[in-house]
Amino acid sequence: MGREWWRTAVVYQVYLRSFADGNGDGVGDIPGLRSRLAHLVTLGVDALWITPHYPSPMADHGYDVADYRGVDPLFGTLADLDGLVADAHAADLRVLLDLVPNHTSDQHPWFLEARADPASPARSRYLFRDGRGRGGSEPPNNWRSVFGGPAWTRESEEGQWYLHLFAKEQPDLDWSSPEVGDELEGVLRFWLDRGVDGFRIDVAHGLAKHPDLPDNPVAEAGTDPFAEMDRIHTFDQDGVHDIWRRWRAVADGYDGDRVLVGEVFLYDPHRVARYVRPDELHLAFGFLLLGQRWEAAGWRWAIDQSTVALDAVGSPASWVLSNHDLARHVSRYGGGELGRRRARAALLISLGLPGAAFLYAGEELGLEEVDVPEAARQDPLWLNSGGAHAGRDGCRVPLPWSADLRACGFSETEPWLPQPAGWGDCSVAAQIGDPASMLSFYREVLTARRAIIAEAGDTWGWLDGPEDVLVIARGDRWLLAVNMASAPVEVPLAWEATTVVSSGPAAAAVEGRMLRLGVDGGAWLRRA
Ligand code: ISL
Repeated sequence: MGREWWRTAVVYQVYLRSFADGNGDGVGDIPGLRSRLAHLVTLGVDALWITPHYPSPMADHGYDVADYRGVDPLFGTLADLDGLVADAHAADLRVLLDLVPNHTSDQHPWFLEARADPASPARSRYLFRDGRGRGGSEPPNNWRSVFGGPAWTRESEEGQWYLHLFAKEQPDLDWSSPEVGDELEGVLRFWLDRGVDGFRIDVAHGLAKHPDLPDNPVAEAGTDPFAEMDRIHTFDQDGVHDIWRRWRAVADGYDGDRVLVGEVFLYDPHRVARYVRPDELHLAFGFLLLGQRWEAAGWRWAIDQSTVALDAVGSPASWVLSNHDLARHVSRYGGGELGRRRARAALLISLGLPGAAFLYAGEELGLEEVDVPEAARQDPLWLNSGGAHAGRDGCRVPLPWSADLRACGFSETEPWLPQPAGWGDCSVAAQIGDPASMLSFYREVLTARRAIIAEAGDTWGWLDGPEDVLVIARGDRWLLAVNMASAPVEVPLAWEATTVVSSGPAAAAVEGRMLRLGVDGGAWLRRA
């Protein structure tokens, strides 16, 4: 395997609106992020990925881009972004931007032009179609929006319909139009020329649609539109791979190992692996682990499935436990002290295995999913699903920096989403000096991870252990173990070892050639 930085990188995802507010308007921005970069350095990550910063009407908080070459005034200026990249590079951090090529905003000049005139050739950049039924009053097919409701909106009472797999303010581009590919290549180069280290690519499985736009099998109408996966003519069409081959050639034409990370949201890891073949994307998120409950068999399956599929194409894994679209994993693992205990042990797997890993801002503080009051919710998934889906605001609540300051140090004014009572208890200031805190644990793990990578490279394998315990060898000197059983266990060791990291004070103890793990306990051991 190659030695490029991204193969072992830990990338920290900054949800820009929620990280730090520099100008006191209640919304996180680039100056705020720059003022807090030291946090990432202290944490010990290799790179940051910022969610979309582009000029946008914010119908989906920036995932509706109106200008791919700018910065929204809410987040700062182009000069601020250049400054962020410079500061980050000076601190030895790489910067990934979030590129949204599947759809634009309905306020993008291309869409305004297309909408203004049914005869306009600009229509060919989107998916405008005549409706079905009398007078074309029915949508052209049965596709559903990921955010709920039909994936089609009629431009006027008489007119055509346009496709939007997400909100109606996010019309899908038609990637069979050569203009679309050329424009997005220009965008890619615009940012690469400015020195960014790569991109996280939104909905990387969605750009190419079946040319005939046939109906999908009807299983589609579930109660949770976000989870509907039966979009066989919508997602994962073969044509999408030509796009990634073109992008890979562009990225690899630059110096400095620029990286393309795909958000390929497909359940079958073998289908995901096709996106990271040697001439396509560099990495694709490994969502399989994120989908697992706290249960050893599921974890073992997810790890095996992911690595077998990726090994076949020679691509490293990219482990993910949380992001801005799903409930925070402390809560998914049971919440409170239980959830935090498990989250610590989980990190010993996700950061112990070979490959890259993505952390979501706030997980290093052990933040939980917040039950945002309904009146304060803003996510289109909540608004459009008629309450069927609680939406994603609960994992986007602005970060707590200090318990004593207004808005927990996030902003000088009311944050865009309310922070719950006690939020400051998890703040960076409250945790930084406490060796027992989640933050200190993350720092410890990130430091030890470097030693594992240095000594074990990407070699790993399962070892026999008690039922419901994950035991993994890394090279011939390191061992990772996590107890997911409901009782303490003993794991016999092949060699004498010392505990380098343990997930909590009573989580793990080595006596001679025996490792004792408490319930939900985990440890990294090194051969003595
Ligand atoms: O396809 C899906 C389910 O069928 C989704 O999970 C999909 O992969 C996901 O919703 C895509 O998310 C990304 O694009 C959205 C944006 O709202 C999310 O925040 C972003 O991560 C639209 O741009």
